[in-house]
Amino acid sequence: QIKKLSFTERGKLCTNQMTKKLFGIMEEKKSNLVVSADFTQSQQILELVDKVGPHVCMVKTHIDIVEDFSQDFITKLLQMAQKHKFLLFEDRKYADIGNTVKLQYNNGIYHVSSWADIINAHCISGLGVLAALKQIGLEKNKGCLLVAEMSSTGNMITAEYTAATVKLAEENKDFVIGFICQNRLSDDPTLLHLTPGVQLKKGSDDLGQQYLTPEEVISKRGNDVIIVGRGITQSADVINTAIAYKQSAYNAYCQLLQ
Ligand code: S5P
Repeated sequence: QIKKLSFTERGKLCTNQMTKKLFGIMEEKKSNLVVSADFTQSQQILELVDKVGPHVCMVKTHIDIVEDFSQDFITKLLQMAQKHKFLLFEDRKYADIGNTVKLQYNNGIYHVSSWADIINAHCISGLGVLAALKQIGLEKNKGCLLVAEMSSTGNMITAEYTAATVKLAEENKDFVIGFICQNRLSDDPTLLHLTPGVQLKKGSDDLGQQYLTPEEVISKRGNDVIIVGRGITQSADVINTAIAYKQSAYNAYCQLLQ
């Protein structure tokens, strides 16, 4: 049986300010739900986050799928984040050599480092990717999640790769706040386990995505946070569906409390 400390107790143990902040939001809103706002029009994203904002601890974006990107959109997104008290996670999965990811994180038209609280990275290219993101993110008090496992069928991540990623996270807790994963990978209560590939019913899509339920992900597998995209965004009743996911993930976590 997996045992967990409460979000508040875990927050107290954190020296990383971003993790502390996130645990604070999770406790206050009783939410370990992240919504993935995978729409291509900025208005759709803003409407979605205004509805689900009260129920999520974080909103995840793929900023490079937005067709009408503008600085004004970012301003409005940041206003929403403040209004509803959630963090912004840009799911860019940086994976190139250090110098390139540094430019991708800081420059281009998106200037991700100026607005995203949290980003993520694949450490496939070695230590440089993390060193580079840290050079920019650390002084801005940003956080980074490492992709240690994936939800998609046939993904090429091996157990050795996952173990090496966990080691990197544990050694870089000034910047790394946890993992994108399918299973609980570290006993360290200050590292977060965020799991995508979640719907209320187990299943799959037609392009290799695989879904587990919130209960399976949180209480059986011992992860901390669920990331839900289409399960919420394609629902006819976005608000009540978000509430259903929130309650299901939160109740599952509460069952594990020591
Ligand atoms: O292993 C992963 C990692 C991520 S971040 N599998 C994923 O599906 N994701 C992301 O989570 C993916 O890019 C998408 O934005 C979201 C899942 O969306 P859904 O619509 O399938 O819930």
